Amino acid sequence: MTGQHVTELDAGVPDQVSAVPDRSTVRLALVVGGLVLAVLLGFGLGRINGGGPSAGAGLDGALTDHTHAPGTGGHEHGVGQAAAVEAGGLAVSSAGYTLTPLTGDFTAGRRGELRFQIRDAQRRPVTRFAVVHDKPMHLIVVRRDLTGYQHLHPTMAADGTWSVPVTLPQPGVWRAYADFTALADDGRQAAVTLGVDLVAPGGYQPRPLPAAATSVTVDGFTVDYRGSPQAGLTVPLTFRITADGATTVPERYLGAYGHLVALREGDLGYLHVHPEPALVDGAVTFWLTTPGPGRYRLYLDFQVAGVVRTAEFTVTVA
Ligand SMILES: [Cu+2]
Repeated sequence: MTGQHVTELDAGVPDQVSAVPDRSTVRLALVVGGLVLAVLLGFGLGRINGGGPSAGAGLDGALTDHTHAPGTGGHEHGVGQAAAVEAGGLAVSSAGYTLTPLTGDFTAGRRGELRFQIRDAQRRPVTRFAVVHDKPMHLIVVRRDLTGYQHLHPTMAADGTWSVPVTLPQPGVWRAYADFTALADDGRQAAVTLGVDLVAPGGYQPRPLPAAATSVTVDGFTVDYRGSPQAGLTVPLTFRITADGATTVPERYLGAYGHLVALREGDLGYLHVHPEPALVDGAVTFWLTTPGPGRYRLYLDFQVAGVVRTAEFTVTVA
């Protein structure tokens, strides 16, 4: 969830209801997404990053129409949205919000505590957050070689200070992502992912990224996916879990039948992912937006018999 640009567009629009497009809408959205990309190329992509008011009413129109295409929803974003093509989590400040760590010392292998605030443009700690995927705050922690993935849910004190126990098991530089939707006084919602490095001093032995694969096994569960991520597009990836050759239906977890995070090799950009709310034939589908060619690491959290496991995949996007 990059959120930044979409938020500006959404600001004047009352109460978007999150919904997931049906197949025909999706097909349309993919086509529209391509058109929007073409328009973007025509106007120059700088407009997206800068967010300035000067360049191109036509572009605003295209984005606005697209952002509010039927069946796509508010801060959850929709299918093929150009604004969501940019990766998030690359900065401590975005869209007027700043991630401010209040603790920062970690010892590899020892339990520590991460405390932080999200501050608004007036430097006030934000205390109102929308519940998205069952939680007001999702914290992802991963070492910069994309190993050691953790998905945590900090708790907030009344003053807006978030805290969560964190163990960084191996030395190195780790990336922490705060994925949240802030509620401003005027009711605006800003879906933002901010990122900050955490350091566990010591000898860092980076591991190479595993080869690309569409099937992995974790604790006796085989998880495979179908779908072909494409640079600059939002495409469906459908994951199926099997055990002993039979499809295993995952339980609901974080408001869906799984939770998917995708990170980009090289800068650890955090990609936009949109889950389908329902299973189809026991499989769960996510819509993934990959901004450009490269290698990505996917982390699928799924729950079976009350236990959450993570299936990790390397994906190469040509
Ligand atoms: Cu979470």
